[in-house]
Amino acid sequence: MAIKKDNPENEQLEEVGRSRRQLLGSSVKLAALAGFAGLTGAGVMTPKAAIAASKNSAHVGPGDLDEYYGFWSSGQAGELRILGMPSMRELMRVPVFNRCSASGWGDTNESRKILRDGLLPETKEFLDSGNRGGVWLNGDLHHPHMSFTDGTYDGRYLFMNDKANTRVARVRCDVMKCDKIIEIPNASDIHGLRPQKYPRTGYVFANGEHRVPLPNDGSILDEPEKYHAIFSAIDGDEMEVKWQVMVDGNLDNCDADYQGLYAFSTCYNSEEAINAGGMMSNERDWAVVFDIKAIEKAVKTGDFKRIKGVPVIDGRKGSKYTRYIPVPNSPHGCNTAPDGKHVVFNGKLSPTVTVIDVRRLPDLFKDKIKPRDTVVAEPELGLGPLHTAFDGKGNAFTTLFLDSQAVKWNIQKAIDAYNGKKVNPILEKIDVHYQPGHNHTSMGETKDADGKWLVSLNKFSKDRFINVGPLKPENEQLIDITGKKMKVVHDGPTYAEPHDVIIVRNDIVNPDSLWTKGDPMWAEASAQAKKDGVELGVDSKIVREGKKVRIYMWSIAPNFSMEKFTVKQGDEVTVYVSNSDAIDDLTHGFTVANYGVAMEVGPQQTSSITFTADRPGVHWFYCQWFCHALHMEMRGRMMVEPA
Ligand code: K7E
Ligand code: CUA
Repeated sequence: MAIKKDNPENEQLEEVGRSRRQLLGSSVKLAALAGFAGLTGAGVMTPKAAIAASKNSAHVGPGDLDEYYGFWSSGQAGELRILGMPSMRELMRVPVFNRCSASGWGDTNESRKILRDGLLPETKEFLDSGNRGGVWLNGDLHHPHMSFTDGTYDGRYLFMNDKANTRVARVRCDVMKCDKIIEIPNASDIHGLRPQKYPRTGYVFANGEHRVPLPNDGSILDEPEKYHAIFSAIDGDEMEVKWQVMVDGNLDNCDADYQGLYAFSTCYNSEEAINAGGMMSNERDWAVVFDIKAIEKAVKTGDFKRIKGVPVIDGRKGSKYTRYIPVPNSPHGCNTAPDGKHVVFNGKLSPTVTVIDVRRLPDLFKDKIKPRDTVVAEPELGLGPLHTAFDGKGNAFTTLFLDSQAVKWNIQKAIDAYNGKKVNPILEKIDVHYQPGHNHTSMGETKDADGKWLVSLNKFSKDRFINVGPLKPENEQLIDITGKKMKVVHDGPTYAEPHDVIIVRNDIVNPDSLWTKGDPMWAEASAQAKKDGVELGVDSKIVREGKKVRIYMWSIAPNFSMEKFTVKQGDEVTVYVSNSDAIDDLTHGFTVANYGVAMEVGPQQTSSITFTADRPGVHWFYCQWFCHALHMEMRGRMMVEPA
């Protein structure tokens, strides 16, 4: 990082930063040598302590490790991305709602089961009747969030929404692979998504953004007054919808409190209109507050209608389960502050953000106060406030889409100003490039917000990079927020279209380097192998059952256990490949030439894929992950006898 010499404060910080960074580097290495992150000797700081002590530098040298994981959404690209922070190096892509040529996600039996099992029966029917091959080919992933315990990340799971096909997915953090996807009934187009923060996740809250008829079977069409928006609470352990709430208006973004009592959603369409003009017409829309305990009670006592197997509670205006807080025109982002008390609704078409105090909500639900009485501040920040992040020190950072700026403001000062004091809550504004949507701070949506880094996810990069044609990358800018002044230290181009990111301390995330034999990801393969008398990874076998053929092989670099196998034209062939290498970073693959068959097989993993052998001839199968000096030689023949 180039340090501006005109700022003596920065120079000093950089000196300290260097030595601290070295210390951090050695503690990470020692921990790795000990093979146990917690086993650090006397005088060696734990990663958490080292991060807390270090000063900010975005420079992470070759071979040095990042202090944070950035979990990035990818919007309409449908995958989850993992970046190292603060280096902004892209480390991994995790296919979720997309298809992936490298890993075979969407084609392997294991991934297709995950993509298919959680769909509604009518969706399966639809996908089987069309040309989409039984699973969705696209998704629109906006909001990745980690599971919480006691108000902070716990490293178990990541949850994320698919706006395009109304789904919620979960990624296991031990292997960084998606293990569950469910379609949300009754709702349409899941947008806002947040896990419960306290006592633990628990629920994953998901907003159905668009209003649709219920049931949406064609019996109601152009009668918008009969459409509904649905808020869902999903059990994150079971990945099952526990209950839903029907609301007035629509549902954009959401968040949960730090007490486990309330959840919040913004509504930009209180008008219940079906075009932009209509949706903008009211001066005020609202944020809706859900009383979780009261709703749970309603589920217990039966105050709901069961629709498609889910208890649906009526939370429309006048209901005891919800309250509607008027907020200026078309609010968007919804962000709970790490102080556990304040929630910020971002104005979007209004230059303001609205701050409520959760401690006033019990009185609101008892009707002792009016909805607007929960508002404790409403600072005017600039044009197009979309999302707000926090530093854990009482300050907030809001993106201004139209102004192309990040604005830093102080929550207490905003409250004081609202109470009539002559103070300006705005501390600083800086330009970002250009048109920011989401932003996020390190650990910023947890009680452990550490105030080190802010990322601004800018929708347009325009002139910031060499031209790559009409479609430009986006620009995620890294901003150092430790000093008195915010400082943009890095431009990070990204492909379509990350909406959101979370920044998680690296000691919280501890993925495995090898798969565990018998992992539930390939439970079906394990069960079939058992029936066929095969020990996966040890035995090679061809099992024929009528027209069904099962090929079991293992791989150890640079060999597959089978040099060839023969099937008949028209056979339904399933190939199971178990990677018997137990070495860090030794992934194999299995591709069958001219059959559209390819999959990743990680160390100790079993993957399987099923296809019809309808092309006679010799087809080489090969390993497509460069695994060995003899990687090119890691191949064999599939021979298909003509019928
Ligand atoms: Cu979180 Cu883009 Cu879906 Cu705002 S949304 S920007
Ligand atoms: Cu195994 Cu390349």
